[in-house]
Amino acid sequence: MHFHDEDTITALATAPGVGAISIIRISGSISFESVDQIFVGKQKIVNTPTHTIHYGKIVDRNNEIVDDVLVSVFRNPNSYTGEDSVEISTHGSSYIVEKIIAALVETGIRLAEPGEFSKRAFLNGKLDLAQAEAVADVINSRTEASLRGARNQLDGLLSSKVKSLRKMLIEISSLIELELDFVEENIELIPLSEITKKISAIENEIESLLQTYSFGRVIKDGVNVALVGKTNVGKSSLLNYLLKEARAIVSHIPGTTRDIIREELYIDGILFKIYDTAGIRHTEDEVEKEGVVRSKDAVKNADIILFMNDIKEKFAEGLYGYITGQSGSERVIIVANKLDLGDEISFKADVKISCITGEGIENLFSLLKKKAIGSYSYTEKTAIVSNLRHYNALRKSRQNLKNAQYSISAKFSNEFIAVDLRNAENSLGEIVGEITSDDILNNIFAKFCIGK
Ligand SMILES: Nc1nc2c(ncn2[C@@H]2O[C@H](COP(=O)(O)OP(=O)(O)OP(=O)(O)O)[C@@H](O)[C@H]2O)c(=O)[nH]1
Ligand SMILES: [Mg+2]
Repeated sequence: MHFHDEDTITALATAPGVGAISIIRISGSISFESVDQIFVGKQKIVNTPTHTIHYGKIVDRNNEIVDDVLVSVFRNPNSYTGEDSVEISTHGSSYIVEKIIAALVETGIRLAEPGEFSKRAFLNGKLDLAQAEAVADVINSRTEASLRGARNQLDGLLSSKVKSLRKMLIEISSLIELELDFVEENIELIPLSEITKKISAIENEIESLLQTYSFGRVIKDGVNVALVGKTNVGKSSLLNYLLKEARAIVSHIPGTTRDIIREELYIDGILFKIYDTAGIRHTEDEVEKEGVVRSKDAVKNADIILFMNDIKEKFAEGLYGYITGQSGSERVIIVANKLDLGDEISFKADVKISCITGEGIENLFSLLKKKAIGSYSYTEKTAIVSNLRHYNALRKSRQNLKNAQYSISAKFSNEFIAVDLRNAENSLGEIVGEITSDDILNNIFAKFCIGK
């Protein structure tokens, strides 16, 4: 393989710091020669077959032993990057790692840039762009759901869907372009109504992909949930109940919470970021005033608002108006708290709970889940969009298809339709990296960490 004649690079691939072992990665045409200059084992690494592991010692310039190590050998094209690669497993000391990397650099190779191993894997055709991005997501995943979503993308579900849509588009545009050759003779090879139908089918597929984004984003990044309400309704009590610890101060004195308290909670593998806020009321207290300002910010930034009310009290109509004015009623769950004091209620609540007995909390969980992911059911086979870049590219593509449909209905010449279709194709191509620029690539890989 080796399409790209590049430098040989090295970096620590495991997390920096102390650990049982650390792994140093080396990739590029002189990987084996470079390692042989500092490695003493039974045989030279250049002579070893691919996918073998070798015990030996790393020695420094003065022939002092730095560490005993295991060296794994991967010959191109059967490595992560597609190039000749080596992984050196050392004892997990950052001092040892630093010494070995310095020794490697002295042999004439250089330090890798962030994401450079994955970038090479992409450039050598080992992964497409969406898959390379999924590597980052797999590494960053913290929940079952986010891991499954990232795996789904790494396994190429999104890529193969996008590639097949792109192929269909290319077929349509070649028909249109073919027809351009016959314009003089005024022959219509396929009726435009056929073309319209085919484009609509692709538009629908793109639409369904776009609809997975809110779900994809939730499983990847989690959901922001703000606990909002008047003072003393039990917002902090709910936070504490959910966390099973006395995280926030709770008291019968109104205006207890002033700062925002942020904590994380997993419900069925989905990450909920919970924000306990200051109760919203009119106040002359400077500190509390600032707390109220922050609560209002939290309302703006939340994906879901748990609007808390005391079941014994009047519904906070004015505050509800404010919240829905900011964010609509879609994102709000009306909670009636203190159910243990009696279930008579003067307002309409989505759920009744008690932070003392825990009654109703399960119902609250199902409402939260429903608001977060809707009725979306997750199957291993569905392609999911979880990356903003992909989402935007799909939207661009959809817009270009709309333009094409317009060109057809307005009876524009086929040249116009062809241009719209070409643009739609290119937007899809950007997702998997079939169409790309250095800028896009550098931008994507620069966000990776070193060694990836
Ligand atoms: N009986 C009963 N009391 C509750 C319940 N939840 C909270 N409380 C009480 O209500 C009072 C206020 O609770 P907090 O959790 O501090 O209320 P808050 O909404 O955070 O109040 P601020 O931070 O002042 O805005 C405390 O005395 C709690 O013990 C509940 O479910 N049942
Ligand atoms: Mg509070």
